[in-house]
Amino acid sequence: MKSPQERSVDPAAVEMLQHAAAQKLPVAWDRFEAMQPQCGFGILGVCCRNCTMGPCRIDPFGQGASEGICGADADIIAARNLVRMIAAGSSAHSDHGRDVTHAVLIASEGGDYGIKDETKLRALAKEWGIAAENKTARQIAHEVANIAQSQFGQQEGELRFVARAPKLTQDRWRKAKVVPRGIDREVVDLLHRTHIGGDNDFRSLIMAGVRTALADGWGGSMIATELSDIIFNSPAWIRARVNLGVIEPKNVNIVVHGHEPVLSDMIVAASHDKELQALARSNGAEGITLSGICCTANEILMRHGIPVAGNFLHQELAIATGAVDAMVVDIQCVMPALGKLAQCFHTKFISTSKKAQFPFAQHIEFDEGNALNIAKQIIRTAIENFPNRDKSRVTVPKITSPLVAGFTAENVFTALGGRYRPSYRPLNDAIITGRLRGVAAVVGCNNPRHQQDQGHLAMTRELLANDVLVATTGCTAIADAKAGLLCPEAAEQYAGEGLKEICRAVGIPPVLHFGACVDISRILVVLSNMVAEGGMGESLADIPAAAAAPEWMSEKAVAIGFYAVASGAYTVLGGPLPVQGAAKLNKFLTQDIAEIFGGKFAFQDDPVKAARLMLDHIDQRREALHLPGPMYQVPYAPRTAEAAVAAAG
Ligand code: SF4
Ligand code: MSK
Repeated sequence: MKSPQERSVDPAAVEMLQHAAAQKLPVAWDRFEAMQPQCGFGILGVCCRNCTMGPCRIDPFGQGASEGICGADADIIAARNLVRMIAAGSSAHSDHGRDVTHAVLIASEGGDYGIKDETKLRALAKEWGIAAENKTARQIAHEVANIAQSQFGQQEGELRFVARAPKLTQDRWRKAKVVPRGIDREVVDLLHRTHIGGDNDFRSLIMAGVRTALADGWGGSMIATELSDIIFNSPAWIRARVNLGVIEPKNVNIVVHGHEPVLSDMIVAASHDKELQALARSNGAEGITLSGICCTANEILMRHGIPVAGNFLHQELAIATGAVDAMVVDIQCVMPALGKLAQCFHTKFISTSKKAQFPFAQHIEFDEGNALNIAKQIIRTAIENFPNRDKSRVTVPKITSPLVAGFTAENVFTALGGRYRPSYRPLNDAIITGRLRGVAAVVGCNNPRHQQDQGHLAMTRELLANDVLVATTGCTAIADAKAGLLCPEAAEQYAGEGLKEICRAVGIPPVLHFGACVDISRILVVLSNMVAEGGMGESLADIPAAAAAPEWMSEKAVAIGFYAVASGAYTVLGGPLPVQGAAKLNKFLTQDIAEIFGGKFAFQDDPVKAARLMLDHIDQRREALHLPGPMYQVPYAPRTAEAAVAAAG
């Protein structure tokens, strides 16, 4: 059994893991160890149970079966399994977008949600060709929401946000016939292909997977981000705190967990209610503390500065503090283990989504049409539970870190140009001159397969030291925040000279928090704006940039990886996709696909080696653009394209 220190690099997690072990409370790390050894066929991607002639499994060593009963070989089986992951991941992000769209429709009719960012609403209306003159914000919101809804069921044509990509990137997609027609359309098409006797060419399956993934990144996720900004407001740079120490033992603690801001934003609003504050005091608490886990945390952090209790592997540790009066969950990344764990304490485990119920949960179903009342009911439930808390069982690590979050495509690099000269020019110039070597997106989950947060932190620090500006979202952003990387001061400690100069001049951290998983769409827009600004080539693939997910685990991460690669990104995953038992498919994803989209996958468990692969790629892109090497000396020397290719084997 691994020690708490081997399980996580986060001192708050280590403290709580020791506490959980002492109390004999099993957590995900214990269940992971109990699961060993895990099925090798599953890990390699060569097990199929798509019909009841099977299950079938292919012997990767060539001694047993080389085909399933229907004749499917390892490449077909692994490709089918993989694209089913894309379908599920894209569905999750996109259904989130659908719910936000529904909330905008309700806001347009005068419900509890308002139109908080009219400027963004009008900009989107203009982009979509909606005549907005002499119309109220609500009227425009109604039309915008109707068009957004139509994107889900559209049968032919192209999703509207595809037009945001650079023309050359769009041309590549059209040539490969992967421009998404409609969001739901692509998911159904993809699942159809994986039925027995459907599409049995691994390349064709992967291309359909790419089209579905693009429907996520440039469709459902982008709709979720854009429309959330319109009704919940666009994030602005904001200071807050992170880690389990934000749980305040003297207060009623409500932890929101999951993904969709339609509920959590309303809980933030309801938590300010004077009557509820008074009710908390009359129940013996000093106040109400709201905090978040996972991407729901990121949503309300970015817009309201609500503190973050932790990332994916913190969800059980938060309950184990004994100080959580209610954990309120919606959907995605919520462990079913929470219900049983909550029963060991007084904690109310409250599920709210029509789509997600859990063992041992109290279900208070959320309804966007009655949002504020339900949010108040949830908070009241938590307050009334406060007197049931056993104070002798409360253990909250006194550990928090400060952070700055709230970066968007609209507010981040325009600031580099100054308040009166908003432009991406200074960012592009910084890369062109070599002050910045490039940019990287480091995103993704926690996974007990890895020491918690270590992959995120080691990779990010290596990139920073080499003058790479890092954009982050999701659980990586929370990992970075816990380690202090989201503070401007972090540049002094971790950044190379060039990056340090920029952070000092503008006052930004060296790692920019762009929000939740769906907000990776913001990074796509940033990169598109960089190409439009000039000097970065003609397509997204030309930019000296790379992407990574060092501790990924979810199907959403697979969808993200595919839309990143198809958008031209060199994408390094910590832990391979389950394709290692399928040699041709593996080669296609790590080599051949680059000829079609400019981007490809690489798999590397060691986060520093992975960062160096990203640096090699960034240097190759600099060379292709005829840019000079880094302006200052960097720890990992730039290589020629030839040397980098040789190093990558
Ligand atoms: Fe086996 Fe083919 Fe059925 Fe899969 S689809 S379980 S490989 S027979
Ligand atoms: S929450 S998908 S564990 S990043 Fe978006 Fe974190 Fe991964 Fe869920």
